Amino acid sequence: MAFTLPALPYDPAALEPVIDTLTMQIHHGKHHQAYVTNLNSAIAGKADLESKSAEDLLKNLAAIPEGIRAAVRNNGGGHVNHSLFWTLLAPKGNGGGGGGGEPTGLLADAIKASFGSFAEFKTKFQDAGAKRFGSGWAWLIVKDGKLAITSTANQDNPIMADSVLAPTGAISGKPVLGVDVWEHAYYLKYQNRRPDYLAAVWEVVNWKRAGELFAVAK
Ligand code: MN3
Repeated sequence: MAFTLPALPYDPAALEPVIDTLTMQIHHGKHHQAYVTNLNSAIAGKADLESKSAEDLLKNLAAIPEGIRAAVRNNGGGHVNHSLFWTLLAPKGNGGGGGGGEPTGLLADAIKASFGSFAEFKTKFQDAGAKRFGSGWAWLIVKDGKLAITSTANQDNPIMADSVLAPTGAISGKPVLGVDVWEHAYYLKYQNRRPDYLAAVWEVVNWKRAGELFAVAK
């Protein structure tokens, strides 16, 4: 079955002013749609690949025929990353499941244990995103039962094998939070100021969703 573009779980204007409406419309409707279209076209007619989830394709890229491996990595990664990203954002201050504020419960405890404080975690995460040269993602992951921060290149996802990620300086693990640092994610509003985007995005992070991912990952 072909992959499809998931609907945004909120209106494209709902993350204003942190992420502007036009960015959300183009990012979801054009960029994410293109990853879906290109992934489908890469695996078209290959029943063994078409029957797998996008996550399973990424977890075992070595099993993908070499001729389409880069296309599956880039577009499968783009599809998985963005499908996750939309759910990790939420309109600001919307009560339970709304964006911003701080994590609670076990995730809050684990962040404090791993990074000292929520403030220190945010600084390290923003640093990871700001220092990823070119296009990529900043991630909070669970690695060997513990939280860690990493950044991936292009549309790589931490569920890819360490052997795939290591040459790009990333480490594998289970994603808890991911933030897109491609220019298309912020350029219309923030232009070249990626650090400003990274500092602002906390206002629309869906910590309830991140907490659910943490509960499953650890
Ligand atoms: Mn993107």
